[in-house]
Amino acid sequence: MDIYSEVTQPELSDLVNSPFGGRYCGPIPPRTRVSLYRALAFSFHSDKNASIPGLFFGRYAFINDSEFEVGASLGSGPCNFLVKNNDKRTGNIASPTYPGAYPKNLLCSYQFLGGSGQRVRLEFRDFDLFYGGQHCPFDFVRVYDGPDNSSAIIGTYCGQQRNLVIYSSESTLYVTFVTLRRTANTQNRGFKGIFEFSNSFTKLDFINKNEAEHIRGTECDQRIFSRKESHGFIHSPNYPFPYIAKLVCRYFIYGMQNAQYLERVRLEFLKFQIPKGNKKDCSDGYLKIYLKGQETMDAYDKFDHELCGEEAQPTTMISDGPRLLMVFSSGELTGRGFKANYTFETEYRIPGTAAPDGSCAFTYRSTSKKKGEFNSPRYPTNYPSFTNCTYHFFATDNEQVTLVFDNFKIRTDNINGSALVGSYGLESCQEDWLEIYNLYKDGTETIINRYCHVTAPGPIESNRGALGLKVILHTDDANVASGFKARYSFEVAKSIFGDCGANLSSSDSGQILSPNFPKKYDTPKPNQASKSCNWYISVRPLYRILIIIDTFSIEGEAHTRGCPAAVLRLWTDVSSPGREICGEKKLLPNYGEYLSTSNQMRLSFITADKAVGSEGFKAYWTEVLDGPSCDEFQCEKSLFCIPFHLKCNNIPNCGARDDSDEKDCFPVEEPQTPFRLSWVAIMGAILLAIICLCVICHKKRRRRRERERALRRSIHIPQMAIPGTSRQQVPHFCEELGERFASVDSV
Ligand SMILES: [Ca+2]
Ligand SMILES: [Ca+2]
Repeated sequence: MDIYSEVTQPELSDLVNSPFGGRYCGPIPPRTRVSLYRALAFSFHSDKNASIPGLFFGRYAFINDSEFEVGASLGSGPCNFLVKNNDKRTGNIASPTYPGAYPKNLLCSYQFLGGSGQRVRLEFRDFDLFYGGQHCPFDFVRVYDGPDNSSAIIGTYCGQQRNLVIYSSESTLYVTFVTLRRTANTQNRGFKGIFEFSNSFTKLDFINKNEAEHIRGTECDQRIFSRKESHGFIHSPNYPFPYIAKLVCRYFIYGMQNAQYLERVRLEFLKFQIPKGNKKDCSDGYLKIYLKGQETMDAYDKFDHELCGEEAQPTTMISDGPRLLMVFSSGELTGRGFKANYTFETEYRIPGTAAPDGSCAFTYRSTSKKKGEFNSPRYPTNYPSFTNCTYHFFATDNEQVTLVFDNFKIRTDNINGSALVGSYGLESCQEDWLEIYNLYKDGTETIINRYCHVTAPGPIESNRGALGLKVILHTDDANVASGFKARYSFEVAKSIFGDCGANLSSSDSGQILSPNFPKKYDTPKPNQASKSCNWYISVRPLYRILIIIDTFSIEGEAHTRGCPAAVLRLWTDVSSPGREICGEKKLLPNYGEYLSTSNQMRLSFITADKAVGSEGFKAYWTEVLDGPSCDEFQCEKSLFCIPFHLKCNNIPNCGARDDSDEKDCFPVEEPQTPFRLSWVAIMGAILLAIICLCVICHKKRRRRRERERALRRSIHIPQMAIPGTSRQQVPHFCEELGERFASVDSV
C-alpha cells in the first residue's frame, strides 16, 4: 500500500508528482494519517490475480482544517502563521498533520506578536518528533525569544518532550518546525499545545540584569555566575511587593570551578516571608535550598533546607561545592517574599579557622584543638597557581607544637643544587615552595627552612619558648602539583634538650649518638607526636666545630621523599636554616663531614610517630682551629689545628678524609703490649716452678719417712733419738730444698 497524504489536488493523475508518503506491507498497519491539504490517497498493489478479502481495514473522517490554523496564514506554505494577541489571546497550536505522522521536507513557522507588557507562554502538551541526536540534526522545533528567526534561540527540541513550557522574555515569540527530506520510514505525530499572551506573567525586572541572567524560555529562572569572589542580592519576584500565586522560580547560583579557582556560595537572608498554608507547614509556598549540586543529578527531592513562614531558618547557608540552587514556589497564598545576599567565597578545602576576609589564611589554636590536620588548597587535587597560603599554629604557654608531613609534592621544575641532598633551602626552591617559621611573642619570627619538590620536611617541633609555628605555601604563576598533607599536635613543652640531647661545652671533642645506638633508635611514646634530642655544642671563641658522621642510617631519602619520619637537623650556622639529613651514609655529601661557621653548632634528631626505627648515627665532633699556624697538632690535609691528646686516640679528629692524627701511632703504643705480656709470663713461670718444687719435696720426705719406719720395724730398734735423723723433727723448707737438690737421682 502506498500512501499519499500531501496531495494538493484530489485528481489521481497528480499522484505521480505528489510527495510519496510511504509504502507499507506485512502485518503492521500504517499509523494514523492526516492530510496536509484537502485530499488523501492511497493505492493498493498486488501481484496476485485474485485478492483475498480482509487484507486491510481502516476508518476515515473529514476534520475541520481550522484546528491547524494557529493564526492568520501567511500564505507562503501550508503551515506559516502569524498570531497576534488582538486576534487570539489564547489558543491551540498543532503541527499540520497532528496526530498523523508528519510529512517530510516541511518548514512551518508560527510568529506570536503580543502587546506592550505582555509575555507569550507556549505549553506543549504532546510532543513527538523523530530523535536524530542530542542536537536534533533532522526534525526539530526551534523556539526564538523574539519576533523572527534572527532572535535569540530559546531552545531546539526533538524526540519526545514532556512538560515543555516556554515563556518569551518580552512580547514576541517565534517557533519553527522543520523536517528534513529523508527516505527513512519514520511515523512521529508532531506536536500539539496551547499558547497564551498575558500581562500577568511574572515581570522579569526582579532579576538584577548586572549580576544575574534570566534563563531564556523560563518564566522566572535566573542564573548567577561568579565573577571571582563577587557578591550581590537576590529577590523574590515582584519584591518588595507581594509575589503572585502559583509561580515557580529557580535561582542557579554558581561559583567558579576550574584548575585555578574553586568557590562556594554563602547565602544570607535579610528579609523573609512566605506564608504557611492551613497545614502550618511549607506545603503551600516554600523556598527549597540545594547546597550540593543535586540539580545536576535531577535530585530535586533531596533538598537541604525548606523554608517558609516569617523567617528563614537558618538565615545563613554555605554550599558544599561551587553550586547553590534555590527553588521558590508560591502556592495559593501570596507573601512579601525574600531578599538575600549571596557571596562567592574561595573554597580552599583546608580545615582550620579561615580568615574572615576569605584569603587563604588559616589559624590553629591549642585552646580550641590539640591536634589535627592541614593541607594545601584543595588537596589531593592540585593547588592553584599564584597563591599564598598561611597557616598559623598558636600554642599556649609551656606548650610546643609538632608538625609531621605525610604527603608532599610541591612543583619544582628547576632543581638547583645537589640532587642528592634533597630540595630544600632558599636557593633550591625558587618556584613553588613551603616555608616554616618559629613565631615569638615579641612578633619576631625565624625561618626553619624552605622546602619544595618531593623533599618533605622532617618532623618539626617549635622551639621551646616560641609562641608557635607559621607555615607559608607560595605558588608562582604556572605549573602546579598536588601539594601537601600534614598533621599538627600541641603538647606540653619539653626541656630545651628535648627528650634527650645535651649541652656540650666544656670539652674539646666528643661523640654524639642517636638514642639506643647501635640498636634501633626508638620512636615517640604512644601519646607523643615526636621524640627529639637537641645537642648544643659550643667551643672557645675563634675555634670552630668539625663534625664527622661515622655511622649513619636514618629512614627516609632526601632526594626522593625527604625525611618526613625521622631527621637529623644540623645547624653549622646557628643563625641560618639547618641541614636536613636522613638516609644512608653513602648518600651524605662531603663524606659526612660538616664544619661550623662559628664556635657554635646545634644538632636535633627528631622522630615522628610514624617512624619505624633504624640504626641511627654516631658522630664525632672536634674543636678545631682553622689556619696555617698551629701550636698543637696540625692535620696534614685539612690543616686544622687540634689538641695533641687527640693524636692517636683512635678517633678521626682531622676530617673524614684526613687520617693524619691516627697515622704513625705504632712505635709509641704497640710495644707496650708484648712487654707487659712477657712480664706476666715470667712471673707465672716462677710461681709455677715454686709450686712444683713444694709438691716434689713433700712427696720425697713422705717416702723417706716410710722407708725409715719400715727399717725400724724390721730390726726392732727402740724409739730413741738418733743424731742422724734429728733434723726430721724440725723440718725446714730450705733444708728440704737442699735435700731435693742433693738427691738428684730420685727425681
Ligand atoms: Ca608553580
Ligand atoms: Ca684522633
